[in-house]
Amino acid sequence: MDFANLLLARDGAVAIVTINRPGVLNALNTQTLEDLGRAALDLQRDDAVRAIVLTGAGEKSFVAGADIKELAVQTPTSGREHALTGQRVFDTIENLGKPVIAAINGYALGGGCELAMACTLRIAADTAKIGQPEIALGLLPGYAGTQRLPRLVGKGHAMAMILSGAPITAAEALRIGLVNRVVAAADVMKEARAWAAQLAANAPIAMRYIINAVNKGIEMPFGEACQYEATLFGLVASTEDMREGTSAFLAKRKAEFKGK
Ligand code: CO8
Repeated sequence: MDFANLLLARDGAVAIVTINRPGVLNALNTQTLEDLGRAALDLQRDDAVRAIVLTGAGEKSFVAGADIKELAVQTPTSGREHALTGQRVFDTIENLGKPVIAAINGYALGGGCELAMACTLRIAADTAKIGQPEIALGLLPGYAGTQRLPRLVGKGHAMAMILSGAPITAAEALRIGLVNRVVAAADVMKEARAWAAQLAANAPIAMRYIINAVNKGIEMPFGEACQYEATLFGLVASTEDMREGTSAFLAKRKAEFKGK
């Protein structure tokens, strides 16, 4: 797998994807979005990969947004297509069926905040700055930020962030539920990898169904979502991993899940 603007590494069942445009703080241009979309599909298909860490190259930035050079020359039709393409790529990441941990090692602004929100979980360096500054450019979030942010942190916090454009600290992001964990900047990758390795040991099919039940169920009426959950629960009962997990518990040994 070769990518112009991504680095890909493997550590056992964990894949580490690094957005690699440090000269522009890892801004997302068309090529990078294309790379991300292709990498996401490759990692989804690869059964040996059970969890993914997504981060940005360098010490300063996760992703500082969409590439403003490209935005500056967009037309109404190209802007719409660009937004739709980004939304599709982020949707693929959100629904990959494997946990994707955003390791927010610095700025996560605009499209960077939107990308982090499309990930399953978020761990931030204590130095990170996170926000939706599009309003300062006369824009609005276009990679589903107006939709994912209120779902994650509630409408009030989302409105405050998107309307002001002011970034918030990692501590504030933790307080409002925008990130799951905050650690010292020097430890962010170590902690993200350890977290991913822990998740990678869990039963893959159950993880896939959990991600699906949460992502799809949250958009459904409660009663229908519970029916959906029950169906997935029934399906997971047919797996070898369910038999392995329950019998390992009863035999007081560690379960070995095979994704079958
Ligand atoms: N796009 C392109 N280049 C960027 C971006 C960006 N988003 N962010 C930084 N850069 C470049 C800078 O231009 C600079 O380049 P150069 O060295 O050639 O001058 C280099 O990266 C380093 O940046 P700075 O010198 O500005 O670094 P500072 O440490 O002084 O500042 C900041 C860091 C505060 C992060 C600052 O760079 C900044 O404010 N960046 C822009 C942040 C921003 O506004 N992001 C939102 C962009 S809009 C967006 O994401 C919309 C998403 C939805 C799109 C929907 C499709 C249409």
